[in-house]
Amino acid sequence: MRLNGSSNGATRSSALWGKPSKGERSSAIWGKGGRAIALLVLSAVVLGAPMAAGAGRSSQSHDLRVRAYLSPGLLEQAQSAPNATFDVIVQGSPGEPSTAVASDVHSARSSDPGRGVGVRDRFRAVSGVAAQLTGRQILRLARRSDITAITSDAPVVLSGYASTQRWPYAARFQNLWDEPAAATAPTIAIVDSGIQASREADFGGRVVAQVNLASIQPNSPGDGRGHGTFVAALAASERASRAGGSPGSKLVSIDVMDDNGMAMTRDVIAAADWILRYKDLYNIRVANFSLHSASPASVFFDPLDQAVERLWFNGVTVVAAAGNYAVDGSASGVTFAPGNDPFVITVGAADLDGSIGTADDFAAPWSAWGSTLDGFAKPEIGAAGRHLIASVPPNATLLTERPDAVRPNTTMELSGTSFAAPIVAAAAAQVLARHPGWTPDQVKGALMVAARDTPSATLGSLGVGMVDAAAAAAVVNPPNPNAALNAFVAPAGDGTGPVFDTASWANVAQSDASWASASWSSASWSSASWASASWSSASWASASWASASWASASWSSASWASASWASASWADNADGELGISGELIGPSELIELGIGG
Ligand SMILES: [Ca+2]
Ligand SMILES: [Ca+2]
Repeated sequence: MRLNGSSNGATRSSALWGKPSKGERSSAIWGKGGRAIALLVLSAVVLGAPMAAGAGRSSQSHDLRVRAYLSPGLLEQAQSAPNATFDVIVQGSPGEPSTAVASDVHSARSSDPGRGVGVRDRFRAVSGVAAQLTGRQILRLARRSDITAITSDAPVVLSGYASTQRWPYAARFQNLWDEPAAATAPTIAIVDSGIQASREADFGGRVVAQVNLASIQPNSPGDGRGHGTFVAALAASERASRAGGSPGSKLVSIDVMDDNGMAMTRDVIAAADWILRYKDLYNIRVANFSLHSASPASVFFDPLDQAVERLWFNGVTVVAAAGNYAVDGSASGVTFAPGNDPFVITVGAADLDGSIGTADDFAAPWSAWGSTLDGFAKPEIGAAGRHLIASVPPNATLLTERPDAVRPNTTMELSGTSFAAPIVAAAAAQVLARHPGWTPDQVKGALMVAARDTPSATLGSLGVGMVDAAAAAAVVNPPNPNAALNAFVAPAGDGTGPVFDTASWANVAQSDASWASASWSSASWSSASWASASWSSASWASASWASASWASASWSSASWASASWASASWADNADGELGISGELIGPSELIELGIGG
């Protein structure tokens, strides 16, 4: 991965300048709203300093007392504008603690007071600090023998597979992107509002099939809504500086949603049928459903659950959004298909809280979680779901409906479990790229056992924790989270393959509340960073199951068969979510990750 210098405007205050508290997205130093100056990502000049050293000599000839390497032009700028402020990275000798470099900066500021905030961040991976200094302070520092380089902390454009956003690094896609295996990732089916396949910069020629199953009008060709393109871009965009999780995956667009965000249950079931029929032709191994039905459902009766189970048993890993209907972080239950299905992977939306690490991550307050009506704990896993930026078509109705969320170059900044789901779908594709023979159960096991702990999140709100694509891809022998369920998967009477025998399961579950523990008996779970014991005891709750799923009279078939899904039932717009111009990766984070080094 290379870093190229460029100016790429950013308008967001960053965690570089202070750790924001939960729910408070402004910088502790800049105050609410921040300054309209931000450091997007680290200047290439810093990381390329040894190679570029020759280029610096000519400028240093203007001032022989300068001992440190300076970015080309920085010496002249500092000399001509000694009172102006510059955003720079100051590096000390290798092995010197960053605190010593910080002391040098403080000393220079004491000797030559001026504007600028001084040290913004001390690095751990390298000896150095990010700082805002005056030209005069820079010249003073440059004469010190223990300062090796002062370089511009300018925004850059990342080339190759990379992102200016934080979420791919939080989910640890960066080391997978460029591996040869990533190019063999399977096709992901996006069951949504369509995909703007002509968006070459995002999708190249990788949208290999587009099918329109929407029975509601108006439904423009491609993606009249914008939701599906956004989801697909998060899963598999190859766009410079905005890569999706699995840019090597091909995409199949199954359009079930009209331009106003409406869909019919029957169309979504038809989408599952289509995938089942054509999965081998297009190598579809992952299907993403960033949507849910509008009627609460039990796996006993819901046809959409049965449809996604059929996919699962036939080798297609199904990923579903949990939904956006929790209130203030309280358990909402996960009561709608397909996210309520115990076999599939249901995804909650996390707030990254301004950092790549998961120690501060918490569930977005609207991210649905809790028990299904059948007693299963959902979601299984979390992924970033707030302030994500991705492409939408220029004619998307979302653009006109959500003007506050519009960003440059026909992109939007959106929040929702809809957008956490494709991150996990991409991680599943990356796992399958390295283990093409794995079943959906194995993929789910790898993703769950490798998830990172979220000690700041309410227990269960993000399942076992945050998705870690690299760790999941490295799992060798995944435990099976569906082991207990699989005892009730049997061949269908019509010879069409396995089905979940809900009646047999219910008989056992009714008499033995510990039936689910078989899923968690594998010793492999003990290698997880999260507490497998607590998930084991919570993964199935007989109490909620007993009270709800047996009232079969309430599962009137009429409640689902003809229901249309209002846009509110699509997890596309976490209400009241204010834009902050994205959750962008910061220079110090890239240094910590060793990117470009
Ligand atoms: Ca559509
Ligand atoms: Ca974080």
